[in-house]
Amino acid sequence: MSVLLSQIPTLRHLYKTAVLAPLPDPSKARFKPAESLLDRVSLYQGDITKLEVFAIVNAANSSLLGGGGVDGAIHNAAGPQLLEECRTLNGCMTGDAKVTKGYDLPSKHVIHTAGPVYSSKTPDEDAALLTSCYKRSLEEAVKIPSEDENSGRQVAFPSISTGIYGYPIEDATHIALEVVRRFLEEDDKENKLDRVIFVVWSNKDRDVYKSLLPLYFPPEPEA
Ligand code: AR6
Repeated sequence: MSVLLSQIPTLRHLYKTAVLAPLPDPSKARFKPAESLLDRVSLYQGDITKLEVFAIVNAANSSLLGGGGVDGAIHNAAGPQLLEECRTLNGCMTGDAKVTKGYDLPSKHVIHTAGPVYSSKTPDEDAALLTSCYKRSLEEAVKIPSEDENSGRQVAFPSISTGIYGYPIEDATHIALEVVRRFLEEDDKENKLDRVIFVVWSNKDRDVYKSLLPLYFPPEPEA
């Protein structure tokens, strides 16, 4: 059964239901409260392959020819036509992103990005590459021609590089949240993306997102 956009809670809903807690000291927030963004960002725990959205992001590798983790799950759910289309793309540089159709997935498109394999010897280089994965995926998402602008554009991200590629989850989450916050703010006038969904699989990753989201998407202080 696929999961509809209406079943994916926004940050506004998560604050309202106390799933997310505002920072005890609001001055510690890294960005100012921006009301409209609370409706444009979601945190969802579960299987990204079930989401009926405009695009899901695949944490792929530079061959784009499939693998384990979320990549394996996406290829399994999309069916063999996804691999056929991936074969035509000539791979993807680390930090870049390429788009395919979703085939048997409920999502219309898949944005494949190749994250860095984390090494504690090159943290800055890895951070720049992971930043680029999120940026390039968002840039591709707004460029995809849409047959149905009425259903909007939503992009769901798994936590890129933090599984098999070993990127520490807290560091990776700071990067994911900062890039998305900046991108949505720039996109605000045109409003091309109506929702960015952070998809987490484990309880640990969910808790990291819950603790860091209020730094980047703080709620308006209570009047
Ligand atoms: N839905 C959402 N998240 C998931 C799912 C799912 N169905 N399955 C796993 N995750 P990983 P990476 C989470 O290892 O670190 C592949 O072989 C998982 O718990 O999939 O970027 C590729 O081909 C973790 O939090 O991706 C590459 O070779 C997150 O997705 C390599 O792995 C990412 O974990 C990429 O490694």
